[in-house]
Amino acid sequence: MATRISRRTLLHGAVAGGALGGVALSSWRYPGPIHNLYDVADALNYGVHDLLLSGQPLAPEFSRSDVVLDFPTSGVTSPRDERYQLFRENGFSDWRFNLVGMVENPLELSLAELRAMPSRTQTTLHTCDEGWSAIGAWTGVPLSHLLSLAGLKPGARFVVFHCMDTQNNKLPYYESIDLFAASHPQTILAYELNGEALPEKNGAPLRLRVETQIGYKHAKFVERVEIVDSLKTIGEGRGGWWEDWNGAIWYAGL
Ligand SMILES: Nc1nc2c(c(=O)[nH]1)N[C@H]1C(S)=C(S)[C@@H](COP(=O)(O)O)O[C@H]1N2
Ligand SMILES: [Mo]
Repeated sequence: MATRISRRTLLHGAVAGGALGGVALSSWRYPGPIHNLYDVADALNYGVHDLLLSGQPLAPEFSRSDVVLDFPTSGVTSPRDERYQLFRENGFSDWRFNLVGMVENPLELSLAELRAMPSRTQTTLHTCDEGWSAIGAWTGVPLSHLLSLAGLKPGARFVVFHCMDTQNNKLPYYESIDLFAASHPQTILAYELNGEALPEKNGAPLRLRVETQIGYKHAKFVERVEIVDSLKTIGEGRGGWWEDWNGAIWYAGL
């Protein structure tokens, strides 16, 4: 005997099916690799967030009076690398920021040139997966501005941040985000914290703020940004120092 299916059930089914299809499609863009169930869950999570965030909502912004004056730190706070120390001694006047990889016009910019570009200030909550959070006011150049100056080549998919601090496993810190997160209006390369030059402990002279994602994505001491079509050739291929060496998941959306 045929079961009667109401129009309503059919409609619900279609909506749920459509959403699942969307998640599957978005998850398919996940850079992988997928080795175990944990990775599958990460990919699905990414898909769900990608769909939900497609309107690019902003992370909450707080009032300037909410900032913590001595912003806490995680990871490296004073790079021991000789190159870094030389740059710092000269107030970063010899330091240059480079945007390279799959771009039409690679950029090489001094700190003064970055400071002269359009800027954004945002008072946001930083959340570290090690169990603390703090509010700070960050000022910097929107990453989208730099990307549009450089012009992306067809096939560009990820933005990799190469840092100047060597970690305890002798590798410099690196992290990556996709172009979706990179073009978010609150994704900036910050050179100021609470209205002052970015302190060394928080990543001087330049650090990433990607307000839709958790702490370890916010690369400090950034020197070079590389646009790639795949994360396979970066480090061990999982997209970041935490992902490659500490089992962190690549998609770190809040
Ligand atoms: N280059 C570099 N970037 C880094 C780290 C680091 O050790 N080196 N630590 C990460 C972690 S885990 C967090 S929570 C934030 C902390 O930034 P803060 O020290 O300014 O609080 O930086 C991230 N970016
Ligand atoms: Mo962190």
